[in-house]
Amino acid sequence: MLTIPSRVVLFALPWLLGSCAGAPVAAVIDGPLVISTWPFGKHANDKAMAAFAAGKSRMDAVELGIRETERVSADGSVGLGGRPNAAGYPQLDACIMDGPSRDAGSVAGIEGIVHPISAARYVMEKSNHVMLVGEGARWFALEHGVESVPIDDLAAKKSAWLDGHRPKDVDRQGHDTIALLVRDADGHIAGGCSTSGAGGKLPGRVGDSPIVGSGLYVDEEVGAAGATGVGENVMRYCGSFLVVEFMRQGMHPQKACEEAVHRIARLDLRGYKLDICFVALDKLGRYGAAASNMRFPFAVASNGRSEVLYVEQVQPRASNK
Ligand code: SD4
Repeated sequence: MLTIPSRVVLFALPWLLGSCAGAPVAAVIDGPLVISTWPFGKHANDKAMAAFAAGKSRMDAVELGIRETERVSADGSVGLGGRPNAAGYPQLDACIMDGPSRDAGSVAGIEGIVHPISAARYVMEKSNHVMLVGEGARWFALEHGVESVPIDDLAAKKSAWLDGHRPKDVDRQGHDTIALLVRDADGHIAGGCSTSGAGGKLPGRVGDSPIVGSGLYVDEEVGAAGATGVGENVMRYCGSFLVVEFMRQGMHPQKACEEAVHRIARLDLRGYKLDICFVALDKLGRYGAAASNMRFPFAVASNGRSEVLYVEQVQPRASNK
């Protein structure tokens, strides 16, 4: 992993290029840009960039990138290899959103579907709805030929639950999300996310990831944001929407991510102990990331480079007004 000692170094150039006060500002990159959460995002970014290089659309880039993370399920937190719920089986959440059309699709608590992001895209493109959950989401995905595996019936799941083969607490460590945002060569934006959610969650629990505005938000006028971390601490504050709204006020994506953490920390009884992280990009091709109380690695690809970067945790403000 590439590590850079100072966040200032990492973000200074796009900041300076893109935020000269007053005047209209030119895009800071040529060609597509992809940003995503965690080190596994690098492989997803590479797939997304390959899709762009092959002339595919931004929605293809989002879907193909995230499918890679779902396929590998590398750290046990995305896809069917992800941490099971408290009854011992995975229920997956995913969401996809397009900037120009403002179309979105999502699935929540879906079972036995290898690529929830593809199911979410089918919801967006082939239904009149935005969100499908549980059995209905699985049925709809199967109708559209999304790859699947058999699932146990409810009786087997219930007896596993009653037998107590379940962790006492939600596993705060063992869960991650791929949130992946793209800006295509024409400057249009889109994004998606996919997760197995919090390990040990109650069956039926839905996190932030499939909720438009919480785990993901894309606004063609401004930019896009995605979240990872404890979903309950993101979704009670519409976290990704909040980041985008800060960008709308003129903030650089880096600053917008940090301000969202500060805002939530101010309002929440947990203060900064939120275990939440954001990534964001704007229409100019600037990007940023922030995390409440951890060092947060994320991945960026553009202009022939593809790397894992990190930000240190947001420094709590003494007076966080
Ligand atoms: C959730 N936000 O379901 C997801 C999990 C995650 O790092 O991203 N953990 O709460």
